[in-house]
Amino acid sequence: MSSSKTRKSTDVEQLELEAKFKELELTLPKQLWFGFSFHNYQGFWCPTFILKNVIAFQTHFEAQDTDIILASLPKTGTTWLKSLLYTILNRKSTSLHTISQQVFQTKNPHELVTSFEFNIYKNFNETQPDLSDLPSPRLFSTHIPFLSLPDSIKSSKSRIVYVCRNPLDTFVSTWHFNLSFDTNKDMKSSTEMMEEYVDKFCTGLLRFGPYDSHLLEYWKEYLQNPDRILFLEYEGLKKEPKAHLRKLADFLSCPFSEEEENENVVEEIIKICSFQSLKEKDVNKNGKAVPIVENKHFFRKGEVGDWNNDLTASMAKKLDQLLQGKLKEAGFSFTYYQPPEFGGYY
Ligand code: PAP
Repeated sequence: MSSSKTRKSTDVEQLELEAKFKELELTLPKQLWFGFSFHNYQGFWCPTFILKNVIAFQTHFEAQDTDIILASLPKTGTTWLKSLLYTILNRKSTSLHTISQQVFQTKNPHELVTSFEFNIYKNFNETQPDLSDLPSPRLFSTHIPFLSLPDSIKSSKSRIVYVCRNPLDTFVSTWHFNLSFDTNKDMKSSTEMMEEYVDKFCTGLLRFGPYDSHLLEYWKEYLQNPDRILFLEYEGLKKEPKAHLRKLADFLSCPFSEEEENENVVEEIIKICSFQSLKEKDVNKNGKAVPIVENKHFFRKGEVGDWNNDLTASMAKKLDQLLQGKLKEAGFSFTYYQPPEFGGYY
């Protein structure tokens, strides 16, 4: 990003933002979660260290109709979707071989598709970060709930790909990810602590949670605007990857041609974006795309049903109950997720 095109805030804007932030910080409910401070902002749990970024994003982002935004709760398939979106969109300008052997070898998917709140608006005094180097369509990501997205996104024709994952695997993935941070190395994992965090998850305390309202906001929007939002399940991508890739490519307005189908391009993309293939890249063994996270922690197991190895029956039941409340009332159910059979896990 060249700093010359980056617009810095004026002193007045800077003071206004700081004042807004200070006022908020004092009034918002606060919680500690895995050693990190969180504020409940506009109904979602926002890590305190990015609250300013979120406000700057909401205030200043100017969406373009061609933008593509990946939205998700953390640990639901973001890294995977970033690699797929990048590859599907760039497959004509860069060979799949180059993407796999050069791009993915040196860049983690989080560097290829950057997050509004973690990367782009990280400098609070840059109200207008320079995005002019981004090729069109611009690809972004966010964990922010739909209702808190900037109006400019909501009123534009930009498209959103939303990915969700069953609450049991999402919880277990979140658990391991948070305990992997250096800052949390003194936290001793125990059944009691896991029970406490399951309860927090079920009452909505997780990054960008509550789980059910995050999912529901995007799902409702998808029902109203199916051309603007593509709603995907992690489990569906695992089970029927080819059908899902075709759906993704159609949604991105770059469908696979007959020639590409004959050349097995879909299968090739599935392979180069697979968990195993990405996990083995040098950058994902040793690199760090985000300050406090080593890239290797974005690739743990990549399976459906791994919750079975960690959760007790009562924890699984509690997490599964999340699907019986607000989500069920609204008519939402997962297509590909099988609820646990207590007394005989699947
Ligand atoms: P983030 O929000 O921190 O970016 P996110 O990528 O959404 O995390 O989720 C990480 C999960 O996706 C991990 O699941 P696990 O803990 O159950 O293993 C990670 O292993 C999984 N994952 C990462 N890349 C892939 C991939 N290419 N295919 C399938 N799963 C993947």
